[in-house]
Amino acid sequence: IDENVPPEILESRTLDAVAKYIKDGHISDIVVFVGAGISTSAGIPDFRTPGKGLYDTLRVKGLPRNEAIFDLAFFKENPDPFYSLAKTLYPGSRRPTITHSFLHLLHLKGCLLKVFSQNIDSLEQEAGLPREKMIYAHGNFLTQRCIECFTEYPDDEMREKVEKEEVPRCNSCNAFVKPDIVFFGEKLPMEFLDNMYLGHRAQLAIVMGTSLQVQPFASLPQELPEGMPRLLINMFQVGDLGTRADDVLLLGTCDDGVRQLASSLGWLEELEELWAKT
Ligand code: CNA
Repeated sequence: IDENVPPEILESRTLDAVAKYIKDGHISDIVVFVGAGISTSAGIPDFRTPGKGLYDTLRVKGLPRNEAIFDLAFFKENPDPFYSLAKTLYPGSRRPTITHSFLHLLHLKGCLLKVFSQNIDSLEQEAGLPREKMIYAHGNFLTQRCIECFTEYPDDEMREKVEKEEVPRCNSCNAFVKPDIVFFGEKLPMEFLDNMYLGHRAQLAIVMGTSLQVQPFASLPQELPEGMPRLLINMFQVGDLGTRADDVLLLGTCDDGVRQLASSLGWLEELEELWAKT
């Protein structure tokens, strides 16, 4: 972005100006778009970070290419690779990050419209966010069903199978059971499709920890109305963030970024306390 182009809504293209906008503008509607990068500090690898992401590090036997682990056609042939990884992503084994707690804090402050998450680890809810504040774009691990007859499969049996790295099979027809996370080749949840443009009502967008590579999620930030300030907190610049007059880029880790933002808002102590309770 040309640094000489003046911002239109914010006082300057800085984090402090974003904080001022939130505080002065009595902002009630912030929409947040998140991806795997908000959970890496909880010990869950993302997909695309070079050298560390699952696409570089997956060493699962029987996998033709790494992406196949989340491919429905491949899963139908061979679900073993998926179930040897599932334990790592399964909810309940990781502590939410301070970034998750920041989302919770935005809600407690009455600022949060919705969080659109591509993640399947449910850490947002474990940090305290109510279910109705979440739009899970790619589903989650909270429920599971048979891939042939779609009969639901019990949670306790699922947890046991995942822990043992075994493939769960339908209790009615014996076909493979899959968690309700969206694989390549599957339709997106209605919850997401019906609410995709809800963010247009917001007064501020925050994008965090995502490479914005997976469509249609990836285009949501660029489809937000011109004139809505957008804050990116990510290791790298992504999508079209940075091209608009009221875009602010905070490049670095999400956890550092939310601490800085909370500090500008005067909420840092509260944030740390909230996180300590998770
Ligand atoms: P991605 O493509 O792996 O991108 C992650 C992005 O986050 C990259 O731009 C990284 O640079 C950035 N990043 C990584 N760590 C940090 C950090 N600590 N601070 C700031 N930025 C960081 O992941 P996306 O979410 O964009 O891709 C979408 C896929 C990934 C979705 O379908 C998810 O289901 C899937 N996924 C989810 C999880 C999870 O639920 N935790 C884990 C791995 C993959």
